Amino acid sequence: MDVQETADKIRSMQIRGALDIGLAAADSLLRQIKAGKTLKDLEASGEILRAARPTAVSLPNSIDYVLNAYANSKDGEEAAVKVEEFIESQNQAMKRIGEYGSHLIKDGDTLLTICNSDTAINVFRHAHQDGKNFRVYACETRPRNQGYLTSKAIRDIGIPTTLIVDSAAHHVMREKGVNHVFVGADSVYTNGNVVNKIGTSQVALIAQANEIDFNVCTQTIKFSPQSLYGVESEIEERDTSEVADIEGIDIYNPAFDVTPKEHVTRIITEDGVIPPEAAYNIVKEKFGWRLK
Ligand code: RUB
Repeated sequence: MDVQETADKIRSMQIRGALDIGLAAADSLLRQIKAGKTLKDLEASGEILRAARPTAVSLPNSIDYVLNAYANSKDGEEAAVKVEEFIESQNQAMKRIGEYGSHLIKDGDTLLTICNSDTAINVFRHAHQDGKNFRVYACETRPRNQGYLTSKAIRDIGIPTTLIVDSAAHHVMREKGVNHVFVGADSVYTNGNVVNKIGTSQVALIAQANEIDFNVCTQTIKFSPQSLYGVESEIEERDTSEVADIEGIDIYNPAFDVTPKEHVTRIITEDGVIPPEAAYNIVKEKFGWRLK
């Protein structure tokens, strides 16, 4: 897919989810490298891709990774190998997160999730493959209803799943004995706060009030280097028609929210299961090259 087509698909959410948009951007830049484009061309393409969606830092992180790989390679061939390795490393990261996350799930557990995170679903898949029996409640995730995708994916794995409206989260946690929440992430800040789909922070607040573990499943590519300088992700505001179309009423449609680290029990990454306070170390370790 060329750069403009990739950017359009990210903007229109045909390609969505933080990991997928980052990998799609890396892949379209890889094609440009293979087509013999210059660093200047790649930087211009990077700007088009970067502007496609504002919140998930996996997008700029992946673009910057490719640009850095190109700038520090002797030629396009070497850069292409590095980018291919980067894309492959994300498959490995997914596998490890699945393995680590599975250790947290026990036979008979009742889980809850919100939105549609491939990474959280991958944890459920690993736990299922490890022979654990559990049920997942999937929040509908208004207004785009990504919870439909989640419940279908979980059903197709063979895991019992129940779709609920978002406002049923508290009731379900109390009445159905939910003992773990698993969600994905779009950005993780150095202070341990987590950006994810709108409604996630409410679920986290309710989980904490009910002493239910709140687990964030995320590759380290979603950790935000800019947050070290106090720069937070822009929270995407989407078209109000996604919510309702009623004349004479103001509608506000933020697509993401920030869960404070106090409500996050742990973050499951490919580098291990960490407390949110350790996010600073991940950023220093993984993105030190960007901070110089
Ligand atoms: C998707 C969303 C997902 C994260 C993580 O939002 O918030 O929870 O991106 O997903 P949208 P993944 O549908 O607006 O893109 O684990 O697949 O990277």
